[in-house]
Amino acid sequence: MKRILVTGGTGQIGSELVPALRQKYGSDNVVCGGHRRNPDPELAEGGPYEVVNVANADEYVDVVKKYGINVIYHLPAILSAKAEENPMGAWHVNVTGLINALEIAREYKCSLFVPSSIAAFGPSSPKWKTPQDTIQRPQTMYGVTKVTGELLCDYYFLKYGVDTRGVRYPGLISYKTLPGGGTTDYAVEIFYEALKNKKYTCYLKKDTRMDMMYMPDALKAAIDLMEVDPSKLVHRNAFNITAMAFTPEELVLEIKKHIPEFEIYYDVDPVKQGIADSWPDMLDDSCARQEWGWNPEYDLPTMVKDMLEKLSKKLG
Ligand code: AKB
Repeated sequence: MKRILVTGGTGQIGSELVPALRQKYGSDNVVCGGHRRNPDPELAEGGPYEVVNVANADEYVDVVKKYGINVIYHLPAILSAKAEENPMGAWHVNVTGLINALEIAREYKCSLFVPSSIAAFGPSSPKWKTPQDTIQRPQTMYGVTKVTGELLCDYYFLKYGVDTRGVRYPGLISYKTLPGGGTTDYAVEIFYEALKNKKYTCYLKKDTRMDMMYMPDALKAAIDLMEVDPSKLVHRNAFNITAMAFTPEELVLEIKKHIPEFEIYYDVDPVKQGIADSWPDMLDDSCARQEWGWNPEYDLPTMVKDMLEKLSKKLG
């Protein structure tokens, strides 16, 4: 029987992954591990909830022992833009926290899901259809921690046989919990502003193409990869996955189909623009498709329609 811990459980991915896992495996079998953000009642009362600072190994181990955990989804991370403001803080959360997870997974024989990101690539990686295995020389601290994480996960599998698995997420779009401090965050903020104020000022240039995904597909990727028979996996960690790639201008055109009066302005943030320019436009996800049947459901039009419907209900 799976006994699951989701660390970073109150974050953008975790706050939706926890309910999805509870529905699939039973509420009592999925522990939500939160830290910085206060959990909403669904997370804190819909099943076990614990405070876990992943950079504190003792706190992490205690929860794993208390619930007899055998599967960990390790999600906490300081995202790209925030990591540039505090590089050592990002290293501490993103790498020290991960090493704690890997050591615990080794000792307590847990399977471990670890997300990487498009940020693991840099300006010298091929930009379009970025291959699964290619040059990785990121120029952001977030990217450096993500490449380090990918290598550590490979190492713990090869050296100790730890069942590590993971994907490289593009920018994630969701209506439930806001991301915090990423470069792709505009693609979430724009929906709130379109519904509330009918206008948005974007911090990226209008033709900045980036790889993106709607949250239901991101959850499906994490759950499916952890379910697949590992003998099918040639790669284990850091699978490229993608669903759509668009520019702010293209996203605006799609939103305008639903809210014609919506207006966009641009006020470029040079730090975020530099980060975005250093990342791929779109990944090649053929290895994930071949090895574990990855296939996203949402494209730009279906994501925009669903996002506006769900968010307008949420905002009332
Ligand atoms: C960010 O913008 O930092 C993240 C990511 C692409 O990993 N959303």
